[in-house]
Amino acid sequence: AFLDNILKDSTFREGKVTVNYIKNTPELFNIKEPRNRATKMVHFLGDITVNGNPDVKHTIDNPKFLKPEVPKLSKSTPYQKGTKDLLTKLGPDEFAKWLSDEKKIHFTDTTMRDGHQSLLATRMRTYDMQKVAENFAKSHPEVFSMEVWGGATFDVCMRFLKENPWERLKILRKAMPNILLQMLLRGSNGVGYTAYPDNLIERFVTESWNSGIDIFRIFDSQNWMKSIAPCIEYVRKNTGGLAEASMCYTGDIMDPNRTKYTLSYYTQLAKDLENAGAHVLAIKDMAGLLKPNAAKELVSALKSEVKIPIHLHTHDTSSMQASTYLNAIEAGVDVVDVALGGLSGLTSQPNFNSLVEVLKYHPRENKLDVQKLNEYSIYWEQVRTYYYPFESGLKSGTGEVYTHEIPGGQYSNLKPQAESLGLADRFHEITDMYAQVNKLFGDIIKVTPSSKVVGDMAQYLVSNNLSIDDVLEDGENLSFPQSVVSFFKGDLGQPVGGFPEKIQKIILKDEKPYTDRPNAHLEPVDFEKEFKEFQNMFSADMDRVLEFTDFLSYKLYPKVFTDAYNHHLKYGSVFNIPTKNFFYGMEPGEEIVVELDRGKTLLITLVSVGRTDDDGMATVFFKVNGQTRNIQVRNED
Ligand code: 3PY
Ligand code: ZN
Repeated sequence: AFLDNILKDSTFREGKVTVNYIKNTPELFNIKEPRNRATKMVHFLGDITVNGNPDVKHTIDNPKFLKPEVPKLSKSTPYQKGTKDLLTKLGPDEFAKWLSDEKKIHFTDTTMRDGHQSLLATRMRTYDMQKVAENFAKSHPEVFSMEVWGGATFDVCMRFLKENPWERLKILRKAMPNILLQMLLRGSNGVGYTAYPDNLIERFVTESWNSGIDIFRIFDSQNWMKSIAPCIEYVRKNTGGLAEASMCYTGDIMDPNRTKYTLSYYTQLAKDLENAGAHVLAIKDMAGLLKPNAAKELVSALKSEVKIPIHLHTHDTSSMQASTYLNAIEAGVDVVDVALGGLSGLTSQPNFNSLVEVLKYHPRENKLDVQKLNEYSIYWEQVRTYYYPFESGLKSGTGEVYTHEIPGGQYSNLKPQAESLGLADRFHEITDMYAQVNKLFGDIIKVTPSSKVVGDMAQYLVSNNLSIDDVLEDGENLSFPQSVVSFFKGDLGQPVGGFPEKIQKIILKDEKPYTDRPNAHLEPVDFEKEFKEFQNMFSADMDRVLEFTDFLSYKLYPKVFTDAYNHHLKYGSVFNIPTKNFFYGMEPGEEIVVELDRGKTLLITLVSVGRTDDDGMATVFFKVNGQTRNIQVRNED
């Protein structure tokens, strides 16, 4: 490393070396030794082995881990041209026309975003995606897009997985250069839970495009045009990507008693989105409420009202959504969202593999290699075994979803949340209360972050044994969850039809609500100044240079970013640690290979874990590339 530094040094390279060169060039001794990084890595492994991963709340004895088999493909297999190549060739407007004219049905694979977000609390690591991304893109160039980023993944990547979300995106982009990559953007809330300054969202869109995103699925948790339209504009102005504007679907357009979210509400919204410049229209059925007959009505109506292509998203919580897709396909929908078998169904998307098979010999068939798709499904089935602590425990579909209307991702999270509040036995009371709270709030659209508001209120009421009547009669004396107060103030924008005044007053007490855009109340970011401050603040010696995208991560999630940064300083990058060891540490005698850098690998063996001494320290004995390395770990027990 010392020699490397000399070779890289400009004085040396320019041949200006004098007698005191080494003495006068202290930076030659800045040796970021792999040894140092190896030490950090074994510290991490030692810590997890002794104390467990703090994110893993419960483990089981003898879990059955299946070894993931990456479907085989010769490395020399070339990438065939796909939708990404077509977008580059045509540009977004022409591309959208091409899509509208396509006869066959197209598929978005959500496995690497919504699939695991909805089934495994978003915990899927890049490590497991990276292994199959290249082969998948080579084997299935017919796939319309891969949803790989945004939504909750950004936060979880840093908060729990200690990864850099931008690095994930760049890795996947490189591995899948032929297929469109898609992200989910929560309008003014970006990839967060609150409003951010407009110029921050704008730069976020630009950098997402620069890092590999092609399709921006934009939604607002109240279908509020004022939150969606600026994002459409950012995509149009700053990127060569596609602005896919979403209508979040709730209620039931076939129910004559529900007069708020009607067919004409949706067709008008679709026209507004088209007029705002959307290249594609998404129907975002986040709770899986779009019934088969409603899908037929809705898609047919939209097809005659708007010219842009239509992309349908649903969750299979009821277990009926494959039939919704079949009807939508008959009615002319252009793209549907599916997840590979092993991560499909229940609160995730319908099963990709089965749908392809079912559509064989259909006039809109899209020919994909089902045999190969099945191999990838098996891969995810195997990978999934390592994530068992994050399984929601749901075992079957539920018809109750039509009553409580809880989004897929939230539903699978609610159960573990209820458990942690000691309300495991009262889960159905919470889901019942969720429906009642929705009514109380004026039947709002429930999707991140508004779904969290309703969920927080429902949990608050159940855990305090309060009813809706208690809120109406004694609300002045109750102090409601912060998210609820913030929602009624206007921080998440304005709901369809406005806020119900009586309950707004009860919740806000003396606080005044506002009706303009929440972003209008936020100072724009001074990028030049703040980026410099950021660089000074996070200037400790990392083994990588902090970039502008890191600054964006920090602006969106200051605390989460800071924690992830400190974790990195302490343990180095944990990116390449195998998933089993990342979550559960190592077993005595276990030997693993971890890549430090391209081509530099460590062979790590856990020899044994010593007894914890009187000071609470345990010695963990490792061998790293054959050399003994003993470390001290505080036993937190
Ligand atoms: C998200 O915002 O993360 C969602 O998936 C909403 O459905
Ligand atoms: Zn979804």
